[in-house]
Amino acid sequence: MKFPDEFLEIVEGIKSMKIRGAGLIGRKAVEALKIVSDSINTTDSKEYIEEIKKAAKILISTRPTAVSLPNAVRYVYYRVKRAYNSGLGVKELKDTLRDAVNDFITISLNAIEKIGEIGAKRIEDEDTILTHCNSQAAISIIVHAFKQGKNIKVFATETRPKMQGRLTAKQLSKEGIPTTLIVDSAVRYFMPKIDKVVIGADAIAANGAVINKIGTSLIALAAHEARVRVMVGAETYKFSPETVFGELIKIEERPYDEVVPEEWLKANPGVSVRNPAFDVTPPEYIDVIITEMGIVSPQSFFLLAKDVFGWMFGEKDEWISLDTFHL
Ligand code: RI2
Repeated sequence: MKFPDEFLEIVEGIKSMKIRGAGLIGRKAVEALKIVSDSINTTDSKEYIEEIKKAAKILISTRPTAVSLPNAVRYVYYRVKRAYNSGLGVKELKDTLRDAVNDFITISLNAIEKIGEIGAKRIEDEDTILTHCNSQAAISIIVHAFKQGKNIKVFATETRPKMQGRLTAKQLSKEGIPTTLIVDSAVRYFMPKIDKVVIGADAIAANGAVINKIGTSLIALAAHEARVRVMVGAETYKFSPETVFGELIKIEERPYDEVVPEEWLKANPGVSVRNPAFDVTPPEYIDVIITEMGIVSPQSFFLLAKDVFGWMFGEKDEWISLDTFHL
């Protein structure tokens, strides 16, 4: 079957980062599954589930690091797979998929709101906050604190090479929050002025290590040196189940032309460019992780995620139980 153009546009959008942000790519990916589901024209359940599986695999292959993407896709896929295993017809499978997609999107948006409510309690009046990249979880914490009447200021790193920091600065200043944009390399220079670092996460490993936008680990190191607390806003579906089995999270390397223009590189043929999009911050450099279920230390995040991810004790071929994201 040829996949619909609308599906392919989402796939391309995620790859090229026109659609970006760990939570958002998860939500967009499940929307893309719904588009495929609606377009399948068969009465054969086996054929239907095979097509959904193909689409799921394509979506998972778009970006390798943010685990919210595969977790979202698996959540929907396994719900439909379970319905398929119980012998339902295509119409019922389509209904199941639509419900699962809607549930994931609701759970995801509610989680970001809840993280904001919970995290804001840890922000004090007159705090100066440093944030990196463009995380909706981190922004939710900052905006909630501001709306509670706390007089806060934010320093936002520009986040080279894709400059997502500009999006953050724009978003925060629209809310009326005094925001200063700084180059990434100015972080240590400004650290003495910072009370709290508030960032997001693309994935969290079983040992509590946080995988986030490149440069996060340097920021955490500078914060550690200056005794500044580091808070991570992360939905529980940012947990990487593979890390329980000792697998490493793959760090995405993006094209060189995000760093220098093609012509520059041609004029300097001896130079090579590396462009990793994420890095790993060890748990020792993170104080707390704010989730939709409460605040935990990075080392305890696994305990929380284990309960949420019923998959660990699920059936053999199921990664995630139906209750996975029930909060
Ligand atoms: P939310 C982004 O990745 C950033 O690394 C950001 O910190 C993280 O996702 C989490 O964002 P990218 O898509 O899920 O810009 O909190 O590479 O929005």
